[in-house]
Amino acid sequence: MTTAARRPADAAYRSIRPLHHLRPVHRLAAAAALLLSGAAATHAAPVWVSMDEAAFQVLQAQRIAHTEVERHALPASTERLSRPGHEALVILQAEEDDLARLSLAAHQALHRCGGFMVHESRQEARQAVAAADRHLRQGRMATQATVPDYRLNDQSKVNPLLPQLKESEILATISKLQSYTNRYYRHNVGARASNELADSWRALAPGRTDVTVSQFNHPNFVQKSVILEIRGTVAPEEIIVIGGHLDSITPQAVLRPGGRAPGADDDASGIATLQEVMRVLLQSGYKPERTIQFIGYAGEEAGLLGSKDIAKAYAAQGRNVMGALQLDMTDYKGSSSDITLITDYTNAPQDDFVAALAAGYLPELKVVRDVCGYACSDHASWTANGYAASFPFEAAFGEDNPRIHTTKDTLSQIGNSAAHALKFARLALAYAVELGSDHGPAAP
Ligand code: IPO
Ligand code: ZN
Repeated sequence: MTTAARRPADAAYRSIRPLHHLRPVHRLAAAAALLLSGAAATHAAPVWVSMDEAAFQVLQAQRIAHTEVERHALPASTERLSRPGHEALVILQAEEDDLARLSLAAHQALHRCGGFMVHESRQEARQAVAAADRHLRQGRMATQATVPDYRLNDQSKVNPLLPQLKESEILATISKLQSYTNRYYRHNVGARASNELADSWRALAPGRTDVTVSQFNHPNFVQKSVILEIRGTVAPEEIIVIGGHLDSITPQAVLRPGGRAPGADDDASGIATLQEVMRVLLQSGYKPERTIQFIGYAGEEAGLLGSKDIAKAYAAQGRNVMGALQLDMTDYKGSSSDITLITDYTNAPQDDFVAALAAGYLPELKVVRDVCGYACSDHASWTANGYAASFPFEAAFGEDNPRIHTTKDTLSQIGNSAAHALKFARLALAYAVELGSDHGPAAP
């Protein structure tokens, strides 16, 4: 999809660079342009979107055209599962063009990305809302897959591998990924970043006939998701997923293909973290009983687009994904704690398992729990399709990297270090080997 056609609508983006980065005079200019933008946009295809109340208020404040509004009140739930502005979910139709403007404005106003999900139809939007409602009522998502044994019993496999994980490898991968002008999902440079990531993953598994690297095509945009699969030796149909998103975003990148979006922490860090786990497992010759898939999702910043397509396709094919772990922002230590387990739009039993992995293998780390209050990363796509997902995050809500979605999300701004991300690589390796080294359902 060329970006040329988007020029008029995207023109609006000049107006909403994160204002707190602008000097007052520019802030004024930006505000003026913002007023203008509302009128300029809206000429592409309408899409169905669901969002929480807080995001809906931003949409209204931005005067983004929308129709077919449906408000679905959510059950009052424990603090553990929701935040102010999350009392209801709103379904509506809006112009696809306006979504990234909403995304950036939501980031500006709510200190979070997008906060909305794009759906193929009103029907699908209602299903997602119903699933969120069920989640709030039952405190967990019904999973359509087999529930694995969550007891820790593979120390003899995990412990020899943990020391092989290298911070230097993670640093090198983040450095490579941030060197692309941007990894925006609609630009050719974003597509090239995906293609070259796939090539680099193929180079990690020379001659392994049980390892395949493929790219998942998304119908609506050029950037592909990348999947490296290590086929299980005993139960290949049972799948464990470790994922992160390979795209990046800033207003500048939305505006033009040459716009800068380094996305070092968001989310080159997650891709680098899972790639280091992949490198050590492949180099060590580890052969899992279950299939392990490492996935670099495209289009996360525009509403979890890549992971949504993949999770939906897997559900439609009845694939037995027994667990998904999301790595989105692992390298900014904004809190006194080390790992923040996000507990909304996730699976509580698997969250407990991930916490047990940290306690068992990384006792020196401080692990806390928090909520996003919206579908804040790709784990939500797996949850929305009935799969168990967990999301260990870099910091507590509001203490995470303040430079995401700006040209300043670079390694130099996070101390040119991957020490924090290394903790997540250790956790993710323990997750992969403990779940990968067994098969079949948990003993009743
Ligand atoms: C994000 C994730 C969790 C929390 I708590 C706060 C912020 C960032 C995520 N929304 C994003 O922009 N991913 O690309
Ligand atoms: Zn982001």
